[in-house]
This record gives sequence, structure tokens and C-alpha cells, in this order.
Amino acid sequence: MEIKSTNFGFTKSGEEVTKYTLYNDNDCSVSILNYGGIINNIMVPDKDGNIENVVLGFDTFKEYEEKSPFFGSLVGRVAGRISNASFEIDGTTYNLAANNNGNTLHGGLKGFDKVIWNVTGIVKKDSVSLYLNYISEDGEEGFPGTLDVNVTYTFNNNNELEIYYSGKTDKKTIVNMTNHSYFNLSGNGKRDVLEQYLHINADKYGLVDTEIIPIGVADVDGTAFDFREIKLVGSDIKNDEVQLKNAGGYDHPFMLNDDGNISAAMYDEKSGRYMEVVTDQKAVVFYACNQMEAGMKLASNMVTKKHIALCLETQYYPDAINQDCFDSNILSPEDTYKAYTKYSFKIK
Ligand code: FUC
Repeated sequence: MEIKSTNFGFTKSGEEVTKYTLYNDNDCSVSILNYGGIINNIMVPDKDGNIENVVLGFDTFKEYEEKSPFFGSLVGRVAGRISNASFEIDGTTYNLAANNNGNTLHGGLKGFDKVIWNVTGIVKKDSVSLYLNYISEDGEEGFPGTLDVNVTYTFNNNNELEIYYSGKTDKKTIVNMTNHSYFNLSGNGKRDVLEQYLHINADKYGLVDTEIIPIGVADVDGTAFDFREIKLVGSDIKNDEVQLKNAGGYDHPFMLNDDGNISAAMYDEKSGRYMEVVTDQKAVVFYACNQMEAGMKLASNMVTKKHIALCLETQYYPDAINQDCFDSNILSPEDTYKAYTKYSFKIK
């Protein structure tokens, strides 16, 4: 169990970016940046013991600052889209940056993915943790209240990566965080995710319009959105369904069943890598890299293309503050925002 830290560059405003690599006793590791709390790589074995990277990331900091589509980032204050870049709490309207077709995406222009977090490392007998803290000022990116946010990443000897999120505000606000890792279990991106398997424990999913704004909830039964039995990501993605057309593939929230079973799982048959996801959150947004810019060179010799990876963004329902189909997620000063997700890397 060990944490190594190295310089990973400097932001345009001169802040130092540090890369922390958390090693367990199996020679597996997870690298995390103080910038955006970004997971830069996750190194885990295939069935023959080859340790390879299973997430997308850049080799240099400059690329993160210039063109990252939220690779591995912490997303906040609010993940996903806030329709019309505004919301109301107790009769006051709050206006946000319209950074995505008139809507707010992933926290605005400078969300939690683009700020420097305070980092402390802790090494224990069977696990290594990084504690990240960020104070988001009242009015930052248009959101009310000073928000004191903590994120803990823990990596242990079972090759499990746990993320704990918590936050306190001094005024009513909205918070809905996630991690935006792009997974590809083939190892160093050898095969795209259409050839990998996915399970999502959800009887219902969220319908979206062509701007990926929620417009309702429907049963997955009989649709391409039925991942209750594990199936290839590519098996139904080209079906003639309006919801697939609206988003150009999968870019939808799934309402997780509250039945005590795992929330989601991903499997690459050839490498034998299997990942289980468990969360206490109500939803997971499954994004299949429909709009990924092609040809970007990444770490571990990967190159981006459509469907090179997939995101499983565990979170509360997107745009809940504005949508009648979901209960609002207002955080009051007397409450604490809390969320938990665990990714377990196994062999099958
Ligand atoms: C996911 C999607 C979005 C967007 C972003 C980079 O969260 O929901 O559509 O492309 O990733």
C-alpha cells in the first residue's frame, strides 16, 4: 500500500497539478489528479495477470485543460444538464452558464472538474485513500450558497475503488455529483465497447429529447434499454427507436431498482475483466460515447473514436429541480449531501 505523487504540469493560471498514484499490494493502481479530482488511469489485471489501463485519460495536463470531455472528472455542483440554464428555489431564480445548447452541462463553465482540490493521502494496512476538499463560493457558476465539498477515493486490496461524496451548504442549493470515468475493460482500449457486455439493474429509464433533457420515464421492457440481463452494448444500439435516435445512441438515465442487488456491471469476455458497480444513488446515466471526437491520442496508446468507452455516471435524477417527473434535490443547510459508489474490478 503506497501513494506516490509527481508533478503533472501547471494550469494556465500557474497552479501546480499533482498526480497521486494509489498502489495496492496486488501491483494494481489508480492515479488521481488534484485538478478536477480526475481519475487519470486505473490499472487492473486481465485473466492472464496482465495489468492494463481500463479508463480513458491523457498523458499530459495541457490536453486535459484544452480538450477533455470530462475524462475521469469529478462533476459538480450538478451533473448532467439543467434545462434552460436556470432554476428556482423559494421564488428566487438562479441563472447559470448556458454551455450546452442553451442548457447548463456538468456544473457550468468552470465546474468541479476544472478546479484544484486540496488533497491529503492516507495509507492503511489494506487500503489507500485520497481525501479531496473544495470550497465552492456562494454564487460560483451561479449556484447559491457556499458549498464545502469532500470526496474520498479509496482503493483496496480487493481491487475495489470506492468514492464517497459529501457536502454542506450555508444556503439552500442543489448538488448532484458524479465521476465521469470512461471505462473500456479490454485493457488499453484494444476493442471498443460495442463488443463488451453491460448490465444495468433498472426496470425504468428516463426518456430524453434531442437536447438530452429528461421528458419522462418509461419501462425498459421490450426496448433497447433493457439491460436487466447482461448483454452486449452493441446488440440493440442501432435499433430503430426514437430514444436511441434522440441521443445518437445511449445517453440516458436509468432508474436503479432498490432491491439490494448490484447497480450495474460491465464485462469484457476476451480479457475476462469484469467490473461491478454499486451505488446508493437513484440513477446511473449510461453514455456510450456517441459524440466522442475521433482521433485524440490518449494514455496507454489509445485513440478516441465513437464508442471507444462508456460512462456509468451514478447520480440523482438529472434536471430534477426543473422536472415534474422527479422529486427536487434541494440541499438545505441543516442537511448533508452524501453519495457513495463502488467499482469492483474482478476476473470471470
Ligand atoms: C455525458 C453525456 C453528455 C455529454 C458528456 C460529455 O455526461 O450525458 O451528453 O456528451 O457526457
